[in-house]
Amino acid sequence: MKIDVIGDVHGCLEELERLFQKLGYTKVHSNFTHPDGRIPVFVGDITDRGPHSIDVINLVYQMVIANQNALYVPGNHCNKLYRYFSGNPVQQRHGLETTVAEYEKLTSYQQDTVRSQFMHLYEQAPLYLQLPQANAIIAHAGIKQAYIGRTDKQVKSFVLYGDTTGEIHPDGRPIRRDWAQEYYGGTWIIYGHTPVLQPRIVHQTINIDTGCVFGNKLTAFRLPEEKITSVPSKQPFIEEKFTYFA
Ligand SMILES: [Mn+2]
Repeated sequence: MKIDVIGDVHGCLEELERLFQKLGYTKVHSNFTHPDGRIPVFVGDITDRGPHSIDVINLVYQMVIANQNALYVPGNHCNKLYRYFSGNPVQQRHGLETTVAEYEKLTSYQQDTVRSQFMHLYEQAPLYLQLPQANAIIAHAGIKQAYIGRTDKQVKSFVLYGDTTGEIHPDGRPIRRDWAQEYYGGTWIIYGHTPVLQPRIVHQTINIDTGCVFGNKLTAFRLPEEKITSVPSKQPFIEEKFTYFA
């Protein structure tokens, strides 16, 4: 099984299409396919903040659900959008407001379509993916070794929001622990969630959220080749959104 895991897209449709092209995919109608039958895997956070969240939902739905030639795991932004579409009270902040603004411009027929597409996509998705044929685990914010195989509440929070302590920095960002430093498994753990300027490899883990929506780049990690492929972002660069690891 050959996979191309794609980092946080956050509504950056043009960059996603360029990345597929660079990876050797061909677009046929609303579907990208690879001549070698490679499987794209979306690491979550497909919407919010970027310019084309609704179109990205439609594309991911077509690939994962309609054509069944791609895989998807949810991120924290997906979880929040799902709660919004379910009619739960959620704050329209941290990027959800841009997706809602796009959604509100649609006709009610289009709204019904995109809402049911996204809810279906989210409901069928596993919390994280274990792909032994690719020697990979894909989880939005990563997963610590002891949690692999579990899907309880504690694990769900970790996989969606990361290794947080519950404490925050003075500027409001959560204080994070670094689970990857304590991972000694031989299976790749591929994740996103925390924007970094360059893909960050620690042991057999890789963070491929290279902050496309904050103006850096959109990145894919290919297995079994262990190859990184990126395309530059078209969004304005916002340096303070990036985390620097010692
Ligand atoms: Mn995230």
